[in-house]
Formats: sequence, C-alpha cells, structure tokens
Amino acid sequence: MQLGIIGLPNSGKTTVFNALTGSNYETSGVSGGKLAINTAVVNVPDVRVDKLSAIFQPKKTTYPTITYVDIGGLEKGVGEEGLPGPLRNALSPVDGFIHVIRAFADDTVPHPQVTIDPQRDLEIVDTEFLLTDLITVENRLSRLTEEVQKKGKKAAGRSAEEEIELLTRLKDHLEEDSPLRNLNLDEEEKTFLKGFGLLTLKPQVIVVNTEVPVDDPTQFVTVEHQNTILLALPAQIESEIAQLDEADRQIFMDEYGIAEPGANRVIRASYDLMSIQTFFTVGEDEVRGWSVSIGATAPEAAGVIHSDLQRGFIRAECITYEDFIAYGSMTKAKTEGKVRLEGKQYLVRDGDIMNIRFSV
Ligand SMILES: Nc1nc2c(ncn2[C@@H]2O[C@H](COP(=O)(O)OP(=O)(O)O)[C@@H](O)[C@H]2O)c(=O)[nH]1
Ligand SMILES: [Mg+2]
Repeated sequence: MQLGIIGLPNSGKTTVFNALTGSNYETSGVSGGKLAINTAVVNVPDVRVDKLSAIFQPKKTTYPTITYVDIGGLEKGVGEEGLPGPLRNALSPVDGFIHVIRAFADDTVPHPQVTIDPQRDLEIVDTEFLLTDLITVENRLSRLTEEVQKKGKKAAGRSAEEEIELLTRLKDHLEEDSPLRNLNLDEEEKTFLKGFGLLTLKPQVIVVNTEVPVDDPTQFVTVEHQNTILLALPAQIESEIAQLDEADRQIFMDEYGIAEPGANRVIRASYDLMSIQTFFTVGEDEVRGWSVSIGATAPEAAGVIHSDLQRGFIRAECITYEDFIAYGSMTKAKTEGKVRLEGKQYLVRDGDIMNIRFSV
C-alpha cells in the first residue's frame, strides 16, 4: 500500500516524510515546487504484534508496512491545463494521500502565497486536483461519445453506455466543486475506476503542520469530505524525534509533553483510512502482521502470504487475537473449541490469527 505526501511548496512535506519514515532527506526553505520524489517503507505500529512476539519469542518479528512517497512539484495553477506528465505519473498510482497543510509561521521559510492561511491552502490543492479529474473525465467521455456515434449505439454495446452514465455522474459531481471521495460509488464502480487514477477519489489524511503540538486541528482547517481524516502534527519537532535513539527520544518527548510520537498517530490513521485490516501468522520462526483488504476471503488472505497458499488452499485454522490472548496457548484454545476451521468462503476479520492448510 502506497500513500503520496502532497501539499504546496514549503508546507513541510519532506519534513513530514522524515518524521514518518525516520529518514533524513534534506528539507529546504527555497526549493520551491520542484518535482522531487522520495520513497520509504515503514512499519505500522501494532501492539498485538508486540504481544504475540513476546509470547512466541520468534526469530523474526514483522509488522505490516506502508510505503510513503514524498511528491514535490504541486503548485497553484498546475492543474489548469492538466498536470505535467511526470507529476501525474507520481500521483496517479498511490492508494491515498497525506495532504500537508502549513500552519507554522517562519519568516525564513517563504510561503508561495505569502501569508499563512491553512484553509486557503487546502482549497488550492483540492481545486488543482478537481480540475485534473475533470479533464480526465471529460476526455474519456468525449472519446466514448464519439465512438458510440461512429459505431452506433448497438455496436458500441451496453458497457459503453454504462460507462457514459457513470462518467457523466462523476462530471456533474466535480462541476459542483466536490471531490469524488464524497460520491457514494459501489464496489464494482470503484474497481472499474481504479485504472483512471482519479485524484479526488483517493482517501486522504490531512496533516496540519503546526509549530508546536496541538490537540484540535479544526482551529486551522475544517473539512466536510468523506474518506478524510484530519490531524495536526508538529512536523519539525517530530522529524527531530524520529532521528533520536530510544533513550534520547523519551527525554525529548517529555520536554515537549508528547505522550507518543505523533508520527505513529499519522501512520495508524493512514492505515485505518485505507479499508485494509490486519491478520497474523505466528510460530517459532516468525510472528507477522499482514495487510489484506476488508472483505477479503481466506484464500485471498492466503495469497498475500504466498500465491501457492492461495492456489492450493484447503482450509484455514483460525482464532481471534482476543481468544488467543485469553487462553494463552494454541493447545488450550483448541481444547476449548476456540480454533475454527474455515473454508474458501470465509471472510477474514481484523485480528484473526491464521494457519493456512494447503497442498500444491
Ligand atoms: N518553523 C518551522 N519550520 C518548518 C516546519 N516544518 C517544516 N519547516 C521548514 O520549512 C522548510 C520547508 O520544509 P520542507 O519539508 O522542505 O517542505 P516541502 O517543500 O513541502 O517539502 C524547511 O526549511 C523546514 O525545515 C515547522 O513545523 N516549523
Ligand atoms: Mg520537499
């Protein structure tokens, strides 16, 4: 799963990226809107993995991961004629966005719009994305309409008509200045639209970059979008915390009155936003958390581990994390009848501990 970190120049994207990933990429007060892309994979903190690892004492402990991509190059006006190709190629494939909004004031860091105004900045980027999506939808619509006219309705077929109907719905929605994430689409429509790379359809975590820790981000920004989470993060401080070793980190956090690195909150929020869930595999070799989409079947979850496990899937031995912790061992849980044998139709639930039986 990939999330793109976006925002206006000097909003603190690279600083947020460093805070989330523990990287140390150069930030800059003058870099402006250059297209620059940094990528890093981070573990999603999960106390259940910690606990299972403490019980099994495995050789290896593996957390679910998210990939963050720091995407520079967005500016007011870039969407008007359609985004430049390289920027478009960076934005389209991600599963969601971390949208960084500047709330810190600092005279040494110029703001492209001069003044500090978080709500305005949010709307600037939203507008660029709306325009970009509108161009995408209109282009596709006019090509389709042309095709139908040329071939005749019958030859173009039902699918063309259905697509025109869907795209017209998107177009009407965008023309009301509302991002597509507000539109209620069914699963089939969502799957169909995946290949279009529509930017306002992607869920987003809005991160308000503040000078000091604050509890309530709504004092800076209000949003009425679905599939959106609003958080505040003092990115500069957090990026410094991320560079420290364990002991120094605690001292630093105490000094600022920070209970948990804010980066963890942002990582978890971005994970929660993505309609994915975590299941576990356990053993002496490895305790591991895996990500799978909500609604996945047991064989699909097995396929996340290895394609052979999906292909040769027979059954899944399954117990909830809570039950396992309550009984303390697999043997005990089994005698109490808490380990279920699930078949191909089983829908995996968050917190399932699974052992896949397969044969290839
Ligand atoms: N004072 C202050 N400066 C910040 C904060 N976050 C980022 N900066 C500085 O703002 C400048 C631009 O940050 P950067 O992460 O490179 O922004 P980007 O252009 O969005 O990637 C850098 O000089 C950062 O050190 C913050 O919370 N407070
Ligand atoms: Mg940057």
